[in-house]
Amino acid sequence: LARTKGFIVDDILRLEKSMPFCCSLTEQGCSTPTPVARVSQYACQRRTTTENNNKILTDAFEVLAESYELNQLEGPCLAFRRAASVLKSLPWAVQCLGATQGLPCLGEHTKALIEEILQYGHSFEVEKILSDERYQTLKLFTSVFGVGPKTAEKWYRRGLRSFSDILAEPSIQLNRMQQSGFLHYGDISRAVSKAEARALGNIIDEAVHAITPDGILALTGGFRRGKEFGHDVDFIVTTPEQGKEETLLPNIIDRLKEQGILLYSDYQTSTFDISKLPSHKFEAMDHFAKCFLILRLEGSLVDRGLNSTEGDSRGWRAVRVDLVSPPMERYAYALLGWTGSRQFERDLRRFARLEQHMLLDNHALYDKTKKEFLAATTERDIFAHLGLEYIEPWQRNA
Ligand code: DCT
Ligand code: MG
Repeated sequence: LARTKGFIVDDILRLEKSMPFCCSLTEQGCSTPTPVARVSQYACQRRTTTENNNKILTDAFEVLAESYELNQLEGPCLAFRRAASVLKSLPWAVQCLGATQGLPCLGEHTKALIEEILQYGHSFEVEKILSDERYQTLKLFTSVFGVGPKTAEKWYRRGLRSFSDILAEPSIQLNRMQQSGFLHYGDISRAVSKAEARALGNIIDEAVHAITPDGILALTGGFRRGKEFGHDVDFIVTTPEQGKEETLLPNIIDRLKEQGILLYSDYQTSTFDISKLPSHKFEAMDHFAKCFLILRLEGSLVDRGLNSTEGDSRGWRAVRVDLVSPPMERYAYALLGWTGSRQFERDLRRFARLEQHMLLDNHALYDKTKKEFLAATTERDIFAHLGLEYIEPWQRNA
């Protein structure tokens, strides 16, 4: 098969050289419905809805990206994520390799995969990864809340292959997060629906306004981008009263505890200090106060019921919820950062740095030429500072 693949790729590349656009390789013919010159290498200059016309290809790329991520190889992981992101933005389905000509972020490896999948319906390399014991085990371990690639790797090297292996190993000390991860595994490894996200929004909204009537709550993450399902529900909570946002999260957590619905809470106090920016390296995780929660959600609060497995008669499920609490004057930056997608955020920062000589993170935008921070009260302000057309949240599913 590997040889066949090589032959096909070489063949296509030869064909490509002789024909700038594709090409009648398939019966129905094949052309590029949109001029590909218009597709930017930056996700923040593309509009990507939840409708993915190239799922068969992007799913394959994401398996490779994940495999590299589990092996802690950041470069190739990002290359495949970028390639997947470009294909997700296309308003048409790729039907032949020639149609990808001129698209950014597609290298030799991704093009070979596209060709193989278009021809056979699947990729030999992807199938091999999916059936690989190491990949399967690392993926299983990292699916537990609180277990990252490093811990998964450590357990794998010690010969552990299943949850029962881990739980039976006396020398393994699970931290509190991992203990909750195992305890609620069945629930929190199942997707959260939009209706469940709405019900949780009502619970948090009630808590915020009971604490401070002028409190502000915003849904962020995948649900703000219009996704039907997510792995958690992300919210921003704040208040216009300066400094009061510091006590907001502890108060919300207390209230949820009193209501008997707090199953797990990891509260991280704010380490945000504007005077230290931008001397600090702009990093991935922000410095706002935040908490990672597991909440008990009653089915009676959810329109059309819980997303639960058949035969589950408990009437409730555990759900992962993240709350972040920036000071009000940082709200627009926090909202933009927490809305995602991760790929969209990566490219916003890359675009700012490489194209505008600016530094962007979840707290601020710094103009290195003018040597000043740029104020913003809305996401539109930030796009304008960056010289970008505004992209709606539902178009940020890069
Ligand atoms: N985020 C961030 N810094 C991080 C991690 C995430 O700014 N270190 C942002 C980007 C996306 C957003 O927070 C929410 O993160 P997730 O919940 O992981 O992503 P999601 O898009 O909401 O995906 P899902 O629907 O699976 O929850
Ligand atoms: Mg989320």
